[in-house]
Amino acid sequence: MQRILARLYAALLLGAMLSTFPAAHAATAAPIASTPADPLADSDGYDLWLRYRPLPVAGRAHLPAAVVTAGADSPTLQAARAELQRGLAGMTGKPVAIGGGARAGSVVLARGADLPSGLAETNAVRDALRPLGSEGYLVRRVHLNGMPVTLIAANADVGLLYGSFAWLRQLQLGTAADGVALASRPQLPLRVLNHWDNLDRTVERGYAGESIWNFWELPGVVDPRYTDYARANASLGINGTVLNNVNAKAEVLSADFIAKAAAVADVLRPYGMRVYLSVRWSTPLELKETKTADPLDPDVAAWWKRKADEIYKTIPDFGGFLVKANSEGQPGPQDYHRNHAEGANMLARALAPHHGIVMWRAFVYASPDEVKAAKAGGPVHDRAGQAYEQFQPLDGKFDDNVLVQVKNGAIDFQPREPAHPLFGAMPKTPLVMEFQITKEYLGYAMHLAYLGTLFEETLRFDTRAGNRDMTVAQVLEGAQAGKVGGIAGVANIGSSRNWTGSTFDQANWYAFGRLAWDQRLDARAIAREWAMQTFAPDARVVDPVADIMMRSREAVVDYMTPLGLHHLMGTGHHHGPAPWVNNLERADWNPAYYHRAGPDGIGFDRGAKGSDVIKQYAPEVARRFADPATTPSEFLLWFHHLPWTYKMPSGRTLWPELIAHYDRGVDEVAAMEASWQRLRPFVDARRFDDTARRLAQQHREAQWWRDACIAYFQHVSGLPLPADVRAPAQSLQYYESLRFPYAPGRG
Ligand code: GCW
Repeated sequence: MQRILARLYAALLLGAMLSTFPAAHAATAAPIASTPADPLADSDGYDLWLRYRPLPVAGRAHLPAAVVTAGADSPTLQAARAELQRGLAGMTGKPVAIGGGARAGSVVLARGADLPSGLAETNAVRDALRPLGSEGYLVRRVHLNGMPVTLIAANADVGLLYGSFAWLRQLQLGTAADGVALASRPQLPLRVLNHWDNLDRTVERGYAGESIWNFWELPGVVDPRYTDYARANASLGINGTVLNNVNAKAEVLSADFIAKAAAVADVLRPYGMRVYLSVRWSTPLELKETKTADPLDPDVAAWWKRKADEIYKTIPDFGGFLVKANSEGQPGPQDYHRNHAEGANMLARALAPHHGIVMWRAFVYASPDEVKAAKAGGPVHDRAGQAYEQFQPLDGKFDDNVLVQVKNGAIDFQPREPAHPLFGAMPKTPLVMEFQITKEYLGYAMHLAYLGTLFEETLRFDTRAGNRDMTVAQVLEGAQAGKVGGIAGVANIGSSRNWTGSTFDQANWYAFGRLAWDQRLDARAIAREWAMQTFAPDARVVDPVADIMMRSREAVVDYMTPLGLHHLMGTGHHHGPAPWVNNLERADWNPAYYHRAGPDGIGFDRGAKGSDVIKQYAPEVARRFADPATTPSEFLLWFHHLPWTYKMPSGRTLWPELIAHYDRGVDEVAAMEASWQRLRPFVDARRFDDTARRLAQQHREAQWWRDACIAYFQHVSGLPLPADVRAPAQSLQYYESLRFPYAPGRG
């Protein structure tokens, strides 16, 4: 019934679109504007990077006026066609015909198996398709019955959708239609968003309104916005989404919620996206359907099997489970003295008959035994070493359909972290990179911080595993032992009209998706293409916008946590500076635990005389990090506790160097703000003003960070401020007294 209604709706929609363009087939239809549409027309940001603004007349010259498909139709092909129609109509200002015979200049969509007869380049196209797998695509100019046409070809439907989006992207970037030639396939088969969305629609670490998923109204009411969500993700090649928070509730596996997830899955399916759920370890026990949650108990395993069968009856292409176990209060197999592999494999066996997977998170803390020992006066384990200690010994012990999901760094989504040591240490396990797109520790949606550079830095980190070049990207791709992993991004998407809370946070979703597709893309190139589509393909906008983006994350590092400092943020909400906090329940939640600043110096010694976790890196990397002289200065205090008088490569000693970084961070925000002001003539008032206000607030908060941290480090070091340094605006007591009980994002 639902399908029939959906079809009816689609037919009505198509009818409506065609009636908007009554001259659909008239070749004489006049362009609606002879110059590019007013770039200053207000935008509320809903269209993201899929704006399809009219191109300059010259750029429209060769744009097809007809979209033709070969072979059997499918919902995915319909989606591709609808997007091409929308995109081309937007960029040309002219109606676009669907179907009928190909004419000169048409765009032709065809699976490799359905290449139209009359195609002059059939063999060449077949050859080119062979290495492109089930998700890749190619776009080329070919000849069909002697006429030049643009062919979008792929081995499977979803490739045609991805190819359509890729081609539209090129056109939006100003590439002439007859000049586009593309061939691409992703290296990672798993490219997913992780929503930390709760069933009551709050979002843990969400800064863009409520959850996009209206769980309450689903499945009866399906928000059309889910289709636009799917379009945006498919435009980047994101092929899965975990709907709910890793701090999961048992109820998500109730029949009611499965039906809700199924309704979302129905919308996402044509766009190549699968739905996954986060599950709570103790679900069967909490639902009182088993007596224990011990993974080795046959009743427990049988329960999960039944549950998997039930899910697949409703969602036949269900992706699988994401699990946070034995971390931050979440139950897990360790509660029963079983290890992570025993836990993960039990779930994996329930999903395996349905080809589902388990993404088991490696974000863990000290085990219960270690915590007990620490309480009794034993050593407090370095949190940066915990995941490795618990997971590395399990390498090779996970079932084939288990992937271990590792955060980019060993602590927690800090403005900068060295790559997680596990990436170089689990050759026999497929690993999933977990990036955080939502900026929990980087100023929420208020601060402009482009994460393309952060993602790129981690993906390019050379683990030197096996004593050879082995970047994190290669590790994910299975270059060590063929264990191909994936990439996940903690979503920054919510119900706010512009999706992400700010215009520039859209770029972080975009950059994540583009790098998920191709880990070798360049952060600056991504920033540029995002800016072209989001604002205009005009150098006067794109150059300064890309420049602002490229310097933005370093600015945040400088005014929050320079030189390898980390986790200095306010307790709980993580808003603003709180380096003085040292009274939390767990030692390793305290900022003071991480910076260790005192009269003797600052920084965390992770070398042989300290926590010794440096040795978790491959020998070559470990050697480099073991010596402050060879440690890159951006990681200096991550790995070393150094005296304030330590001589930096700049010639300054550590104390004035630290202050210089804080100052530079604030100056950078001021510079970003000034560049943005110069963009006023080129950006619509709505997005311009909103961004300007956010930058002004970021400037104030950067100053606050700088002042509070300098006041505090001066206090604990007992050092005077160097002569030319401006004193903090307020007293340390003032900064310490600030409270933010209503900061957003606590779920
Ligand atoms: O960084 C911490 C966050 C928690 C989050 C946790 C995790 C979902 O502060 O909000 O919980 O990481 O990644 O599990």
